[in-house]
Amino acid sequence: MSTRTAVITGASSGIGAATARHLAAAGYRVILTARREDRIEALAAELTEAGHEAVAHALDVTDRAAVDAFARTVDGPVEVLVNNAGGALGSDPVATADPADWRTMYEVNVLGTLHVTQALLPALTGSGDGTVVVLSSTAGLATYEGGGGYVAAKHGAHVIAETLRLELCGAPVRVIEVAPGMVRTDEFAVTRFRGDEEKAAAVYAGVAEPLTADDVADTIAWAVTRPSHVNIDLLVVRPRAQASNYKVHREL
Ligand code: 8X3
Repeated sequence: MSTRTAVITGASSGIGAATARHLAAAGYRVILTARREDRIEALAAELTEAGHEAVAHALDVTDRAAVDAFARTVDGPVEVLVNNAGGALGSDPVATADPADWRTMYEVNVLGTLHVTQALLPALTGSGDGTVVVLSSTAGLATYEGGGGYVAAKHGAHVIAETLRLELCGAPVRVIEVAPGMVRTDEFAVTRFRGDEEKAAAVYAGVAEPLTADDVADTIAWAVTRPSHVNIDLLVVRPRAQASNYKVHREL
């Protein structure tokens, strides 16, 4: 079987890095992209050392010219694109939130996904069997106080997946949305709370087993490796202790 290629954005840490590991193990040549070149170079070296095919390409998905230049470097067809780059900034109510935070979140979660998807769509279609994965969030399906700009941005990512699936119906490209709930990663909550480790830790306080990046990556790899006529439209993945954004079992 010829080599199949998967491009993963935000592959420097968390769900992106874990997804790169899972897809490499599933036999894909993985192209890792993220802003932090040292991290993706290290991961590519680790995967190569383990006998997989992996390359790194530094990329800021909000920079359209850089995304287009990256797409030109991608050799041949692309079977899988995982739009993972994203994140939250702040937890302020709508009344007082900083519009700059909202703009940043829209840029990375929505426009970043748009840029990379547009740039790689010819290579995905050209593969004859392409898959676009959009990492949204349970914040893309429901809202909560203080979720504000993140909830708005993730609803945007959700809508990209829904719309693209309609528009590509008949083309050889699936669109899969994975919407994780509470996932404990090294960076998500710390970034949201601007480096405040205490606030970040409080998100997971008393929750026996929040999801890990590996749990979500496993889910993504499962959805991607279904037979190509099977389109997993939307997977909502939460830890057992979380029944909704509001209902979290904590043992304190
Ligand atoms: C992360 C889930 O609950 O912090 O995408 O919005 S939540």
